[in-house]
Amino acid sequence: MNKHLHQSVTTQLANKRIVILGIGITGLSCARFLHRHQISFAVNDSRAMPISPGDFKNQFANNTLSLGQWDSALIAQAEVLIVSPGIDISVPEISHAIAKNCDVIGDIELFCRLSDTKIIAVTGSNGKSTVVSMLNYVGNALGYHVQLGGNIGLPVLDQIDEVDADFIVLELSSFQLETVKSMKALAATILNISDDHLDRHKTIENYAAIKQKIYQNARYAIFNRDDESTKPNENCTNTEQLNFGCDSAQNANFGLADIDGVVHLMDGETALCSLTELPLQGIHNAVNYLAVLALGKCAGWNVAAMLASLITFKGLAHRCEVIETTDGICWVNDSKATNVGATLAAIEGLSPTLKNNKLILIAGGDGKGADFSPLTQALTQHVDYLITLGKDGRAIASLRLPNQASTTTHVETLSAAVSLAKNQANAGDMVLLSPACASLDMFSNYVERGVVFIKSVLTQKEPV
Ligand code: UMA
Ligand code: ADP
Repeated sequence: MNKHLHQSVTTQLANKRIVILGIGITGLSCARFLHRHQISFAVNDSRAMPISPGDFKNQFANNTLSLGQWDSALIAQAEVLIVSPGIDISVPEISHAIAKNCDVIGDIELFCRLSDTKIIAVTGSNGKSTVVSMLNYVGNALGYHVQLGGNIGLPVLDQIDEVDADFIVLELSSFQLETVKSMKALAATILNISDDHLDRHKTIENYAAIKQKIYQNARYAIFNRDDESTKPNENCTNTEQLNFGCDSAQNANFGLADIDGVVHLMDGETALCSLTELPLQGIHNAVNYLAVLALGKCAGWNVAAMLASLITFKGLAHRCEVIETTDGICWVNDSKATNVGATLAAIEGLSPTLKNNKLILIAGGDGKGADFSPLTQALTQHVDYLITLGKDGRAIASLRLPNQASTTTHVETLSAAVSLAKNQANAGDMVLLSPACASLDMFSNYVERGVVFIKSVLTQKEPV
């Protein structure tokens, strides 16, 4: 039993007409939570068969399920709409409900109303999963009971009843933040902002404004001083601010400094350790370490103890992950690079390690409406051979210079991309899969794309 759980909120919910929209990972966790607390609800999913009606009935007995389209009448009667993050709240049925003052929330907002567990909240276009996983790792290593939840794939309501955590580390997407109203994080950060999800949020300004919601009512707002759009805006009041960045740090902030030719993590004026002592490579990961230290420090965690633990943290799969092969080529699986910012970080972080060897990049997929032009310089200066694929691959290829046409090829499959890369690469070269795009035009998700890449690398013995 969780002593932080507010029973008054469950009692209030029991008297409301509740509709859950979407029955994926989030919707199912909401349904399970309400069912555990004997609170009735209805579910509506606009897709034809996200769950079998038999399965639903077995799990949720008398609650109703409506599939195949938005059920306008059901939604119009709702007093509380719990919307899954993947559903755009600007669809007419939901915007009508908002206009009629229906309480339109997501699972994160419900969690915030139900629990007063201390929240460490992380958003940003890139690095969220890496940063929250590190926080979870170091927090538990320090002896705290730390839970992990949110966009990383662990819906918060699945954990709320059983666990009495000291802290919950939340990975929050812009989709989730859109329906957050009352979160009061102990420490919150926006790691960075680059084009992502513009097919839904339309403009980068709108996307950035949604991300700002993470700072509202936070005790500490921690921003990236190298990225202006992560700075708390005028709506963020009564909040202490701290920052991190790639230059040397002032006051109690975090930064990087060159000491005798070696780059060190800095806590103000104090050198913490050199980057060479830390396992995750690339300047983007140095910044991730700084963010973790800043967030942890605001939570009251000991900085030296955090560092000692970070040294043993292995990176996550599909993020600049080196595949072990015997061919002398460095194959890197960065399938999780689903936007321009992540691919830029990979090229800029990894190309300096190559010296005179070649960088062959495999990119492309569903660009989600992003502007690829920030990649131009990296693609023309650091990439020796570009292989593109997928829906928006040709748009990425078009950024190359005319004289690079013979080192730019569009292919139809990832396996063909690997074959071609194998043909082009010599020992010492690097082949980097860093698509700058979502995978959904060709794969079920980035994990499947990464797994197909690894399999192709390991099974294609001979160039074709
Ligand atoms: N659905 C509709 N109509 C729609 C769209 C969706 O009915 O127009 C239904 C689908 O049929 C399905 C359900 O909604 O039954 C899916 O809901 P969802 O898309 O919100 O996905 P979940 O399974 O609930 O997973 C969500 C996050 N997905 C998205 O935000 C798209 C997961 O993040 C997250 O791990 C999970 O909640 C737990 O918090 C995934 C993701 O891709 C990994 N996130 C984006 C990203 O990281 O870039 C934001
Ligand atoms: P998210 O959860 O925000 O998608 P991940 O930690 O899963 O972040 O990393 C996603 C991609 O972004 C990977 O390709 C990774 O190498 C890259 N990445 C990680 N941290 C950063 C950062 N601070 N800046 C830019 N790219 C990053």
